[in-house]
Amino acid sequence: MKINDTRIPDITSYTDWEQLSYPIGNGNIGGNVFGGVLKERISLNEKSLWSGGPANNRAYMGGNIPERGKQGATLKEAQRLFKSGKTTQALEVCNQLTGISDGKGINGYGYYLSFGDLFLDFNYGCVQPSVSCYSRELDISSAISRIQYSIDDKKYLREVFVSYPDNVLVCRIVIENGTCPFVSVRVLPDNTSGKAAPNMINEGYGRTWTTKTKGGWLSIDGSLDDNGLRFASHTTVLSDGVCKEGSDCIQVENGSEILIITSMATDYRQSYPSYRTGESAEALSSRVHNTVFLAQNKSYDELKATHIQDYQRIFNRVKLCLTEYEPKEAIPYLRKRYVEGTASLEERVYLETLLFQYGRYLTIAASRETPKEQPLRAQLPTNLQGMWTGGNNSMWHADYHLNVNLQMNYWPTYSTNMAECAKPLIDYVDALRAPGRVTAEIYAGIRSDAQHPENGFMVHTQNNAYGWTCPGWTFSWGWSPAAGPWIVRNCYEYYLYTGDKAFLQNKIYPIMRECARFYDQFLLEDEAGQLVSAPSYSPEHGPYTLGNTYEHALIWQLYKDTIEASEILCIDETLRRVWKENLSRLKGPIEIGDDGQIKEWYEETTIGSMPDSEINHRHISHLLGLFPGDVISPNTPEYMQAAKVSLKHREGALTGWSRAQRAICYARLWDGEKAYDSLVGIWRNTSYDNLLLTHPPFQIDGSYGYTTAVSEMLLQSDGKNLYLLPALPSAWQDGCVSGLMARGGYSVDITWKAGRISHILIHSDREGDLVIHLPELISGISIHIVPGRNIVGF
Ligand code: FUC
Repeated sequence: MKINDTRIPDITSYTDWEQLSYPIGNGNIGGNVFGGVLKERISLNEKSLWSGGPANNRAYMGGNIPERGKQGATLKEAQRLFKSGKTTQALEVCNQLTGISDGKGINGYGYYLSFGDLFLDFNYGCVQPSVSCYSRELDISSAISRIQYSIDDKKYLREVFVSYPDNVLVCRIVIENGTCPFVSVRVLPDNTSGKAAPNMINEGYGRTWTTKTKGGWLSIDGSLDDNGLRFASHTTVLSDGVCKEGSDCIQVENGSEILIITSMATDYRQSYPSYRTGESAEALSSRVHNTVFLAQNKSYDELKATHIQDYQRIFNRVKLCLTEYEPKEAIPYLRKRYVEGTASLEERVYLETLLFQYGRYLTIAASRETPKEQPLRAQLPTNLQGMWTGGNNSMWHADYHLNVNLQMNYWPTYSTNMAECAKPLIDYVDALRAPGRVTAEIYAGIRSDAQHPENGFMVHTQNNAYGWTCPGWTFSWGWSPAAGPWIVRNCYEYYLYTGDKAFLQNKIYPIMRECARFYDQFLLEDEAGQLVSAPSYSPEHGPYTLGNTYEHALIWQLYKDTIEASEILCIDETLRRVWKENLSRLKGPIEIGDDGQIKEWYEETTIGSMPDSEINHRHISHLLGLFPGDVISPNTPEYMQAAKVSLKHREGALTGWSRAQRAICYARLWDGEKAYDSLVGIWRNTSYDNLLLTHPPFQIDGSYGYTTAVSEMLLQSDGKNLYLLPALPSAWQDGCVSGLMARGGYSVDITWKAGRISHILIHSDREGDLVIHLPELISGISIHIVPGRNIVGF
């Protein structure tokens, strides 16, 4: 499967970076390949290159302001005022429930930064070479980008990939029928050419470095001015031509094959409070040098084969076939027709399948765990742009947003069979606990000490790589404690899909338990004696209230999941009793309004009746109980009906992620046509020619949400029930899918014709009972799954 193009992008254009270049990556090293002919630019990323955080010249506190939080006193005062109906005064107090403001390089929030660029400057021996047969592609079946063109009678072929096992970016140029007169290879750890939004603050962008060239090697060692984070990049150039060193480049004359191997790293480590590996500049430099040295001892074919094998081990687990069609034109032409509404059904379905698999590609490329044998290699989850930034001032700092974005990034990971790619997320959430305890103490008065070391952590809407767990700098969007339970759900789902009990016990359950412990102390009793989370704000509109559906559906899920996990592990019986009691006293979480809708606020009567609410707001946070939660499920048909009403009234001008979220919700409501319409809306309104999706600007969550929506349309599960093809649209009447995962650890293959299932294969390596729901049957059939045995249906 390929995304391809026949146009040569402008390597100096940010727009072309965003919309035409192809992203490649191995989880910590990333690149965007332009495919230039006279000059090639591969923009480089290293996922941990973040300004902000601890630094010599600032006392970094993760954004927390103790004078505002006052050990929970401000919160208590706000709650008292809300409870007594003094909302205006309460809101004034709430303005104190904020963290340090965005500001000119001093606050320590930082930016996810571009590492720089790898440039190739070609001289073809004539001033204006005539280029023919140009094409470039990203082959997502093997995670390789290729560029081909001819000049005179010479054919140039370039292949670029980033290997996870070898931790290097590899670029090979081969010239058929001759040699390339001259090419110069440069790495520039600076990126002044592509600013995402020129009017934004360009925080912590400055850096200092030295470049050395020796023996065909080009090495760069430097650090960020803002926080002293060290970085290093080493590159070697191998060729059958003549290699020479320039002051900042390696030049190759008359090579018929040129191999460039590069690697990069920082001294970042995801550990509170220093966030550094502790390596000296020399140690970091030699770590990176050794990585490239080991790789250059292998042949190109060996590097490539190892890379493909590693990638395909995950990618090939899921196959989706909805058409036999093979496109004859490059993707942008098909996309144009799709957008205009003139594409044939086959063309559309081809693109839809491609985008489904692209979300999987983008997960494998951007979210891999640190290999045991390379323990210092940085690990972070996917950020707002996955791991690709072409500038130093991306929107929202290309950070970790926890009010849908980071969660959505990991929604397809388990169901489309890539569970190991979620490990960086789980480690990240785990690492938020230590700084999150500081926030819990300052803003909620919930203190961890020697006696109760894991007494509760708090996170809010936005985060960086350095444990920025404080509320945002504006109360409305910035205060969101439910971000914690929301992202914890992503972690528990790892267990639900994989059944890895040891990992649940050692890693996931402690996070869940601490999150639940936080709420044991945080929840407030209202007049009616029910427990509420206050003040509550539904992202990102409406009034502030004593509890709302967004927060309570997530807290409900947290308690339910944590009770379940403690039962599975046979631990914490006493706490479990507290959790059960709290769960039964929690207000809501779901209430149905006068229009038959799921209320977003408990005070809501009819849709649109609440002050400051936007009827077409992009967030649909009151439906989180439908997905990723399960308080709204086929077991609660009246809630399902109400969710339909709510969704019907929330259609408007939408971003990539919010269209995807709607598609997922429609899939959960078994409305295949509506889910499909949302996918079509993504194509029409938020796609670029490189098939990245936009908010705008480019934001990665929509891609992951799209993949999730497709998988939810084909398979849904809750551990006891499997729903096969629950939301199949008429456009996908014939097809087959294999390797989709269901909760409980089942892998599922389905073949269907004219919308009717003709073949099912369910495999499980665990024992369990399962009810399978077929689209034609209402009641389902019972099947006992035998470990290691396949069940073959009709
Ligand atoms: C949330 C959303 C925005 C955007 C931002 C990164 O605040 O409401 O639409 O996606 O995150």
